[in-house]
Amino acid sequence: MTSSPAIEWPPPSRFGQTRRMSETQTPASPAVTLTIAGSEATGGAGAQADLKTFQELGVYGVVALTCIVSFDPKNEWQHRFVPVDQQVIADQLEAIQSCYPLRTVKLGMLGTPATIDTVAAALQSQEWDNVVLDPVLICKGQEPGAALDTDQALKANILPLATFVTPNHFEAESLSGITIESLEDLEEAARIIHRQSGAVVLAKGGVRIEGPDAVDVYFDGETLEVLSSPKVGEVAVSGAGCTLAAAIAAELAKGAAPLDAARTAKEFVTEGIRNRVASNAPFDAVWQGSARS
Ligand code: PXL
Repeated sequence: MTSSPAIEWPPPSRFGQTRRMSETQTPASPAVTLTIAGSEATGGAGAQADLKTFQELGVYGVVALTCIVSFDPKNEWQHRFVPVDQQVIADQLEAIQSCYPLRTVKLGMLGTPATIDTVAAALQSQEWDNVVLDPVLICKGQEPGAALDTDQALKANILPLATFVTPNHFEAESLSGITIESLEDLEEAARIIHRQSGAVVLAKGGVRIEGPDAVDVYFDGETLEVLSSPKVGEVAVSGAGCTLAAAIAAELAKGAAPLDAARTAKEFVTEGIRNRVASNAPFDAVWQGSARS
């Protein structure tokens, strides 16, 4: 009996040598940027928002799906959440990580402690320049209670791997353990989260801090900067957080410094909110394409 030959991976090129990215990439090749995120079927948030953002900002987007969210219009647009099977998540990551020399990953909704373990293992299997964590605990309209076990697992297993983290108001309270009512509170939360994680922090006040401006606090351990733009209405828009973190990841993948990446991302998302896509759900969606025109 003959045994079948071992499969060579990556496959050999036509010229008989193992193909390496450095031989096939041209200087104009876009940086390949991975998002590990959930699908949000209406396209406002999640992997869909990430990929649109990557495309607009000139990086090559790839996605490993962690879950599928379908809002329920018959039940006040509540989230119907289905996690992807753990082996399927691991398989997607294996395919992607074997295919490309990745340096930048954005993490969106992971959704369950089991998924957090699977993703943490994949992250630890290689080195990264940029691990941008949008610590999604709940989505608009969801009950905070459901998120507690995911919150614990995220703090323990993913936050230490992040190089850049973008908590919103709720997530910043949850990660820092303090109540955030003012800009000063948001600054304190950013400092605490940096101390916990070592990551660059962009803590988002969004529409939750009173005043005419949507304020976010950037803190990298040395520089503290308040990024501020006029609020566009008082109602939060679906996908703003995903788009912001994806834009930061895209800019970092292209070589931007963290503060510049945060500034560009804030402008990009503000423009997308200004030109939002109206929907029948209680929240509109960011239009990533609006920065083009
Ligand atoms: O906006 C947060 C978010 C992220 N990812 C997915 C979502 C949501 C909110 O709906 O469904 C998949």
